[in-house]
Amino acid sequence: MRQYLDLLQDILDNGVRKDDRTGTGTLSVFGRQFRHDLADGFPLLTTKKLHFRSIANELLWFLRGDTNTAWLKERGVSIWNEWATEEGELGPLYGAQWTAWPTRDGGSINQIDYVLDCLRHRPDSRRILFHGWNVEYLPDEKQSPQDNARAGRMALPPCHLLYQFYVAGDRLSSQLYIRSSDSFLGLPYNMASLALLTHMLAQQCDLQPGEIVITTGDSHLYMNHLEQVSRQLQREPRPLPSLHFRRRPENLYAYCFEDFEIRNYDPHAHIPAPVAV
Ligand code: UFP
Repeated sequence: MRQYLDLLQDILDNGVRKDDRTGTGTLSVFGRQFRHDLADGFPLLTTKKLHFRSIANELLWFLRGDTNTAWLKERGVSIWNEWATEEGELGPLYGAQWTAWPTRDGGSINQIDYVLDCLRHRPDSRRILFHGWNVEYLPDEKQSPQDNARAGRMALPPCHLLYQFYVAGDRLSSQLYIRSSDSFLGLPYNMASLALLTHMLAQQCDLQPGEIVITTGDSHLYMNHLEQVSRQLQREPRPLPSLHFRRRPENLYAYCFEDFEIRNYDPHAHIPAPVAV
């Protein structure tokens, strides 16, 4: 994953010092893109150990349309706890918009089903996408995540927003737009999650995984991650692991964590860093 390390170096070299909502401060560049061919391996960083179980369970949680942390907690995944109410509520973010975008007649639209239908019946379509930025439900920025969730708004506005898919021959590629990218902590998760979703859609639609493309808006490094970034940049990337499915579930919503097997993952040690809340 040279391209990921190049992005970190790019932000160190060209980043502008910016203040941010969390009060931490960042180095930031605007508008970057990188791509990875899934035939070259599963893009789980090798220059620091990543927790694939959290990444995979979070994706399954999105696909459930779930917006309460209880299901994640049962699986030992804590990444959403800071933003949730005491009852674990996060408001209608990610999964809610993906699978149940509210409509004016009181119903809802499952955008993921739309994508599956396109991939199976109209693979040449240029409209194969789903979107998380439902402006009606964005948080009131003057209120806390918890108060927003209590009021039926998203606790946080989505960072990974727009997912588009593309079929050429039998290869399924995907592109994700991330409006705001914590390039040390968030981006490695977002990359692995996009790759996993692409593999799952390919399996369900009898396609081969193609390329993933990630486009980032505000691409930043928090000032309290810079030491960790230099440590990571000194490490030599190792061969990427591969992803295998233990079965083919009957539909995209029927996967569980045990269906995934990551083989030959041999990363350098984990590098802890504080999350900016
Ligand atoms: N962030 C990511 N990826 C994600 C996610 C959050 O990088 O999937 F949910 C980071 C980006 C930013 C912060 O540092 O979380 C969100 O803050 P803001 O809404 O002010 O952009």
